[in-house]
Amino acid sequence: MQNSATPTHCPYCALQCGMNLTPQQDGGVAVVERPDFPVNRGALCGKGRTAAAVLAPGVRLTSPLVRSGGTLVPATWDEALDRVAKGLHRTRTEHGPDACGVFGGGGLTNEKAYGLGKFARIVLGTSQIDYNGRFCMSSAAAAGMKAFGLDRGLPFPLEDIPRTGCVILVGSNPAETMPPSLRYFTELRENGGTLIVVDPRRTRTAEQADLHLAPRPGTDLALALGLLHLIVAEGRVDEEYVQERTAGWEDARAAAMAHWPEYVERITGVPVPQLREAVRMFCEPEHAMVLTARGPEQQSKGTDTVGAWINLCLATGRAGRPLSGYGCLTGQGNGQGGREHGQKADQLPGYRKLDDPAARRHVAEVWGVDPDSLPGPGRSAYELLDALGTDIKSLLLMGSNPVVSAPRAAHIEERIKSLDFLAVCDVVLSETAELADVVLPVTQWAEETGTTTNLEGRVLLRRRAITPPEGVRSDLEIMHELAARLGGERALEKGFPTDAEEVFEELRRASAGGPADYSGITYRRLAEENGVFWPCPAATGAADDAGDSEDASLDAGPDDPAQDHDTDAAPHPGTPRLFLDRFATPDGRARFAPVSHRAAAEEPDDEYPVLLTTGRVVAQYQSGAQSRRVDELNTAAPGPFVELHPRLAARLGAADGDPLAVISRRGRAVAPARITTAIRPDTVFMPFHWPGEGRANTLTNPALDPTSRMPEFKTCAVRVEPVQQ
Ligand SMILES: Nc1nc2c(c(=O)[nH]1)N[C@H]1C(S)=C(S)[C@@H](COP(=O)(O)OP(=O)(O)OC[C@H]3O[C@@H](n4cnc5c(=O)[nH]c(N)nc54)[C@H](O)[C@@H]3O)O[C@H]1N2
Ligand SMILES: Nc1nc2c(c(=O)[nH]1)N[C@H]1C(S)=C(S)[C@@H](COP(=O)(O)OP(=O)(O)OC[C@H]3O[C@@H](n4cnc5c(=O)[nH]c(N)nc54)[C@H](O)[C@@H]3O)O[C@H]1N2
Ligand code: SF4
Ligand SMILES: [Mo]
Repeated sequence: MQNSATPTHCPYCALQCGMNLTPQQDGGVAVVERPDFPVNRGALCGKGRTAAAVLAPGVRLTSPLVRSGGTLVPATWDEALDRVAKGLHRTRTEHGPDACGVFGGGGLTNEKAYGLGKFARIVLGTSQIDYNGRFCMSSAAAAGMKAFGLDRGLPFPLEDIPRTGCVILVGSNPAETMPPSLRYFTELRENGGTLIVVDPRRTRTAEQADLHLAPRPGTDLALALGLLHLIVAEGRVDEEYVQERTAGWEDARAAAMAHWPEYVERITGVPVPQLREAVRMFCEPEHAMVLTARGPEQQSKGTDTVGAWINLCLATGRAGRPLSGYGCLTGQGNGQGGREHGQKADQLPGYRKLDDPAARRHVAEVWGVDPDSLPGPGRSAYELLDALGTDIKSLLLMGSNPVVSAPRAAHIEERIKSLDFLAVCDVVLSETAELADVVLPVTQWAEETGTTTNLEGRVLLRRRAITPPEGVRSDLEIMHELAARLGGERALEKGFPTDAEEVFEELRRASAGGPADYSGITYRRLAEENGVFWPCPAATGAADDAGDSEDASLDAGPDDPAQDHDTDAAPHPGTPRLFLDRFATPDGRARFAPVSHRAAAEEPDDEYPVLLTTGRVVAQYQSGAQSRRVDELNTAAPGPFVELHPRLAARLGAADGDPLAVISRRGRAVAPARITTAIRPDTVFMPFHWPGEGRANTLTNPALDPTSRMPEFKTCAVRVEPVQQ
């Protein structure tokens, strides 16, 4: 245990707020302010402030559990690991490698995400791996790739926001989902800039806005097209920029011209004068930004929708220029890094493509395997979960709680129950872990070292501050032990080290030359520089050095950062701002998306006349597995609710607090009414943080976006009924 404060980062969301951990008498830690970290300058939300509560024994798991006679009972690590190895081995022998599934999470560190992808492909030999990030920002990632040739959530640091002229925040509620980031928007307005919020609800964020547009859920694509129509009609296109830096304008323009403002008003419910006002506010200043989050992205047309919002930036010359651009506010703690290093179905480390022969050769060489032995792309998250118990017989789950968070969750719960074998690595007994054959309890953020990449693309070092309790092991140790059991010495020769820095050194080499190039980043730099933005290639002449660096780092423990690989060349400074000279496409031009409006997968009808949308509240995190175990957070947000407008409530004869049944084609959920004029009368909202009767995902529609395979969490048709008490 160290005596002084350890600087590190919050275990929860993608803002990755800096915090200091100070050791306490009882062996625990206290979370204290860390004002030197620039992103949050000491500010923390309630989740970050109380994060240490989940470290306590009694709250978290401290022994492996195995199923015996129908119940989970404590077991030794050897027993538990042997059971997992046996379960996976049997499936592989009887049904082939693709019958073993692996499901990861965007909360896992870069090292864990990298290790998990490698484990799936070279130890299990399966193509069937994906992760919960598919449910998160995958539509924005797909649209960013198409438009810019590269996907990094924000192409600029948050510190640029206060200096731009106008920000349109689309389906993003940072007042609840990233409270310390709100100050960037406050400062924007103090500096004379304006904030436009697009959200079917008047959220705490929308309350701060100069203009709030409240479209019907699922209609952001039409809204963006209508705005582009007006931009063209009012002669606000930056023709020179379009000419010099983009491609595909004519098709995008033609599509937008078919979306008349009055037609768009009919689809979205946003009045034409508000559309005009938004265009004026966005176009008048010299610089402007569009930022999206889950609202427009979690739709069965999320990729096209984000593409339409990017079109606004391209038509007005607001991308790849200082203080202007499009960005996606990534969600999970390592939402950015978690999508770069290979736990995604179609991906190899460094944001390489699994079906690209050159990428396969590069990574296979780092891994010491034959490129032809690497499986091809697998299924997306929902499709993978939907296949459990059919052709996928066993699942290894690390860092997700799909029983609560997957769409059409009752069905997914059944699929999980029908598995031959389920192993879950978690810090707590989540609702999914409760169904497992083996539960492996893991170390937590304050107990282990590792890196995350925040929503700005800033790679950060989380440091170990305390000794974990007896009985838990890190995810990296679990992969090491399973590799040894399933692949023997041969697998271990391919490297499944238990030390995070050793894994990072390998990740550097695997990512070298890829789009998300980390090869110039070392733990020592991260410790000294408050994070480094990727891409950060090794300094010229140092690439080989990174390649040879393994030996140097082998004996460097987490408290003994590896020596930098000194060369004569100056280290690459990292890349806080992308695309200023050119976009990452082959010809350097950004691509317009030729998109047109289309309906949601499920529109209201006589039987299901109301729209349901879902999202978050400030005091709970995701499936709630961690935050529902913190008293202070439960007091603030004790349970699910159905937010609805007084007009809809009156029609139902419901008073505030009355239990309401919300019924969709997937199932029925019950939660108390919360009546507010802050929501559209045709829409109800439920947060998704709770299991059981009030589980929002019992209702949601797993209709997938054709490109990103993102499910439509943000809109489905429901019927709402009072429940007789
Ligand atoms: N407190 C808290 N903070 C979190 C998390 C958490 O669970 N709890 N999770 C983290 C993660 S992983 C993520 S991804 C982020 C998510 O961060 P956000 O995207 O900010 O969160 P959401 O509440 O899912 O959705 C944002 C808003 O979209 C609106 N919305 C719903 N439907 C539509 C629509 O059709 N169009 C538009 N324009 N808006 C719509 C909702 O009303 C909501 O206010 O938060 C991160 N931070
Ligand atoms: N209806 C609806 N559903 C949604 C959304 C929505 O807006 N509406 N949002 C979607 C989005 S954006 C997301 S990101 C998903 C998130 O949903 P989930 O994937 O369920 O996310 P978490 O609840 O964070 O689950 C993480 C699990 O991993 C555990 N864990 C934390 N850290 C570690 C670690 O280091 N190692 C291991 N092994 N385990 C760890 C936690 O205790 C927890 O049980 O939900 C999606 N579901
Ligand atoms: S905003 Fe996110 S990173 Fe910051 S303290 Fe809250 S949960 Fe943690
Ligand atoms: Mo997310």
